[in-house]
Amino acid sequence: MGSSKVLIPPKVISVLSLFMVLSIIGAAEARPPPVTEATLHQIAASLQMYVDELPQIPKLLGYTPSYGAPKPGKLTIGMYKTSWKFHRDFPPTTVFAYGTSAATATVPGPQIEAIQGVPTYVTWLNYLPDHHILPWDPTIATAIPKNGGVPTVVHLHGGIHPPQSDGNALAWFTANFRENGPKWTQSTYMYPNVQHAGNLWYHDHALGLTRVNLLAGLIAPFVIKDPALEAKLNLPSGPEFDRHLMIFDRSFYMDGSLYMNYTGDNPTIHPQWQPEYFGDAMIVNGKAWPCLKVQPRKYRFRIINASNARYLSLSLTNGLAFIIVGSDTSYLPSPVTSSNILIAPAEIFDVVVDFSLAKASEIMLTNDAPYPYPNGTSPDQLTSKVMKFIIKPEAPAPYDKSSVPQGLKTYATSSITEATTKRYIVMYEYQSSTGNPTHLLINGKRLVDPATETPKSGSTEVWEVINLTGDNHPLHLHLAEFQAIKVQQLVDLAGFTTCMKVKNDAIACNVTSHATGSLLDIPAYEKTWKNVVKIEPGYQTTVVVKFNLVENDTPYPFDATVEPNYLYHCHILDHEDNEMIRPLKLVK
Ligand SMILES: *[C@@H]1O[C@H](CO)[C@@H](O)[C@H](O)[C@H]1NC(C)=O
Ligand SMILES: *[C@@H]1O[C@H](CO)[C@@H](O)[C@H](O)[C@H]1NC(C)=O
Ligand SMILES: *[C@@H]1O[C@H](CO)[C@@H](O)[C@H](O)[C@H]1NC(C)=O
Ligand SMILES: *[C@@H]1O[C@H](CO)[C@@H](O)[C@H](O)[C@H]1NC(C)=O
Ligand SMILES: CC(=O)N[C@H]1CO[C@H](CO)[C@@H](O)[C@@H]1O
Ligand SMILES: [Cu+2]
Repeated sequence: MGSSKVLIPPKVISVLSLFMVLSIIGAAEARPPPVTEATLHQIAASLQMYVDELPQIPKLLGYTPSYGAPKPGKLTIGMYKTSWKFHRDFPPTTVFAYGTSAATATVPGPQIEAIQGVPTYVTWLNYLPDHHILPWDPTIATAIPKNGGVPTVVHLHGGIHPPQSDGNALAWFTANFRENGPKWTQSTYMYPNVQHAGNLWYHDHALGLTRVNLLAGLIAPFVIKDPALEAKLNLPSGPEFDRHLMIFDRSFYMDGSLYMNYTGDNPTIHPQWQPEYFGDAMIVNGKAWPCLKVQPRKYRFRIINASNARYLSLSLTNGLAFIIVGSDTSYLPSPVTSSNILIAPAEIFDVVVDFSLAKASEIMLTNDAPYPYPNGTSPDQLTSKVMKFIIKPEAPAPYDKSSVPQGLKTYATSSITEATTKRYIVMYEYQSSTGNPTHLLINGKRLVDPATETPKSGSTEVWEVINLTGDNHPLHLHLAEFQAIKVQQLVDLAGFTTCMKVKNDAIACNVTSHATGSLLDIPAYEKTWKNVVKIEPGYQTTVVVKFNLVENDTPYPFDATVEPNYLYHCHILDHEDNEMIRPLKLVK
């Protein structure tokens, strides 16, 4: 299906891949023996749930406290090969982790706390070994250093910062900067923190290795605070009552090492690449199915879905609901109470849970999202459970001074009418003759193809995003903030898809005559400026995209139009690594 001109003939690939599998994948450290899905499931099932305490993610200040106004902060964060205990009864697991030293590196890495308007400078250093701890695939577009080493580059997800600090997939570097990717410019990144307060996270973004490097452990939270706003809102605060829950799924071998399949879906085309990674164990803040003892009062949880591909549909038991106060980096205008939240990979929800309202002393955090979402398998007795909260029986109900005000925060209003440009963004999946996915493209193009999305810095655009695949894809743009305003089913999807496969041109295929089906509700908890929007299969999602600071509708205070520009992509990491990623080049 689709434009054959972009495909390398399979025969060439299989000769290449045979050679590369032997020379490159084979070079990973001692390759474990093959394992079955049933064994992986058994290993995860052998871990007793709710025995490890939820870890507190260590914090680094991204500013320098001082009398008067805080001053810019300077941090040096390394990437280390180290070991991490994912469960009390499990051997230590070899991981790649962020930290200020090998001894203090953690999974997830340290959270960086920044203050709005106060820049944070981070020097990112790679101390990783010559060989990866996980398999990877040289036949997808991948950073392959000539002299060994693990290519890395850090992207601050949700960050509004100059292109040179964006962590472009082609700005990768190996240990000691022995080798740099073609778009590498500097080792110290500057995060101006000029955007509104909210939740972000940082993770690796090296070309073709994002799924592997995140699976290995290179993920961590980043928070921008506006102290005056936080004081006014008076949400639960302080390290005990304001916590991150960074959730991801992983599978493990019996010896505790991380599992990733060495064999691809279509091994003759891509020897290792699989369309989605799903693990058997649910990990929160680095522990499998942890528990947290809580007081009967309000807590704030900043929930980040750091899975490679698993969507989470989260609920609480025993009568508790989420009071959602923010989504991605933005607050909602007013709180939304919901018994369930659907979180795409890389999506963030900021919620308050009031344990004083619980009908029992033990509360489970559960997941019932099918995988792949929305038409895959239902989670089993392992992945349907995430963590447990235990209300301390000994605790007297403390005086809880925090509140959840009805008015949270409003940003400059912007309407679709101020959009200057409309673009059609069409998602395709390509399959082998056996019907297995081989790669995914946006608008039929690859990352190396010249930029076609060239918005004016400061402008507002409308992107009509059309999913012609069977999966929901979380769309992520670097730099921009955006929100879905309409989700409409495509009628005669088969006819439209057939036309698109030939013409790859939504207007020529009369998209407006197809985008006339039923409308899907956009949940109230997603009605704010976001960094990830879920794209429903078979629908056209209308997204308003702002290329400015949405808080006051003002231009970026830096030049966003310079090299190496930005990117936009699907945030299912396995898709992003296999071409569901495109350049985003702002112009003056
Ligand atoms: C690994 O992938 C291969 C090819 O898709 C598949 O046959 C095998 O079952 C997978 N292994 C596991 C443990 O899922
Ligand atoms: C987490 O994100 C992944 C992709 O980034 C997505 O597939 C998964 O559904 C998300 N899970 C939750 C709980 O949001
Ligand atoms: C996927 O599931 C939804 C309901 O969740 C259903 O409406 C839709 O028809 C299904 N699509 C496919 C392709 O099976
Ligand atoms: C698009 O619609 C016009 C008329 O509205 C029709 O002439 C044309 O054939 C249609 N094109 C396709 C590809 O369906
Ligand atoms: C939900 C839905 O209709 N998804 C379709 C998207 O397009 C692919 C073809 O590219 C179909 O296979 C899916 O059924
Ligand atoms: Cu995707």
